[in-house]
Amino acid sequence: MSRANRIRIAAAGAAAAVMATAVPAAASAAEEEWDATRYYLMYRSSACIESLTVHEAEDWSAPGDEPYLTVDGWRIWESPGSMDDGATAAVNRTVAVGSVVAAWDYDWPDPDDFIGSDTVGSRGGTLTFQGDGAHYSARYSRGAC
Ligand SMILES: [Ca+2]
Ligand SMILES: [Ca+2]
Repeated sequence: MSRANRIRIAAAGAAAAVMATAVPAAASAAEEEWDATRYYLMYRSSACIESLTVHEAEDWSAPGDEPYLTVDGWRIWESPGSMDDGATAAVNRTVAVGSVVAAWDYDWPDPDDFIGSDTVGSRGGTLTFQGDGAHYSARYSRGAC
């Protein structure tokens, strides 16, 4: 079995859809191998933030917080509505492994509250955001969404 095929098989599974749509017809065996390697590394270096749970909202009164997430100052997701204690919302955003994700609560007219930040690891797990009397967590898995 060629190295390219071994890489392909290693990258299969959750990356299958990415491979099927993203790998163009290669002109040579070397290009084919490079494509397979590149897409495998891209898949490996990504993570999918699946959901956000508000364990304790920052805003005391109903209907709770209006959470959003940022990476490097860019807003990558915002909740579809207010979330009170115990609420979970789908996120489904692909981020790079190593990203520092920050969680905020939208407020008006006073400034938004910074809840906390956590770093995305390479194996999947939970991001914890705790601060300002609030506690959120986000589940993430290895590979792009
Ligand atoms: Ca608040
Ligand atoms: Ca709020």
